[in-house]
Amino acid sequence: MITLPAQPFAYTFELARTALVIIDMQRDFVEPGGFGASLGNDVRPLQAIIAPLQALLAAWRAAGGCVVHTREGHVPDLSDCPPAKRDRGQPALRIGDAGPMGRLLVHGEPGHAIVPELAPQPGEVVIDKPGKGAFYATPLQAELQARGITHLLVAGVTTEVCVQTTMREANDRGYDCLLLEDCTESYFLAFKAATLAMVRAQGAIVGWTAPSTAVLKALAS
Ligand code: C5J
Repeated sequence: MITLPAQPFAYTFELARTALVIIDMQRDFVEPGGFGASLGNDVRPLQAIIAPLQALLAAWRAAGGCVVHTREGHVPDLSDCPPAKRDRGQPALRIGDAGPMGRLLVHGEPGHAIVPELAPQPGEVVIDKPGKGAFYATPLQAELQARGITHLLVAGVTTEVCVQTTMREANDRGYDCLLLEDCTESYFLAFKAATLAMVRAQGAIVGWTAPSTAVLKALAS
């Protein structure tokens, strides 16, 4: 068992029963010209988590930990994209429209790919999800159950949308989740701070938070 300092109290997990879940580190969210930018966001703050996440991923892989990557996106005919999702707001480009990195949030397009620094390795789980939560309309729960996973270390973007939605879905399914503070980011600083606070409030009502250095230290000792 590994115990590390976390908020609101120490987090304990067994390596063999824990997955590192990396949410939507796709070019469409972190690079200019993608879906995130089409909504009017400055994507640069999201790029800052690539380096710490890369270091954590390397240590987690070296320790033999299970890795799950998710990608938000839709099939080319958009039959899995509810019109309400596509029509929401007045973005410069909508889901499925052609941008500089191909059609926004469409499977197989350059923008749909995970950034090269965090690219999945053979044997790692890759979940394509049409929604914000990684459990909705995906095989994620079956993949976790098949591996005996009970605990999730959660990272990725954006903190208050796909990351938080996934943590809430996981929490309701009985997983103990730790959100990695420096390995998640939002286009809105205040939303990230609020999400970290609400996750760990009320005695870890959704889960725990800790910096990735706490995991790195624990793995090294
Ligand atoms: C959003 C996500 N923000 N991955 N997706 O639309 O958080």
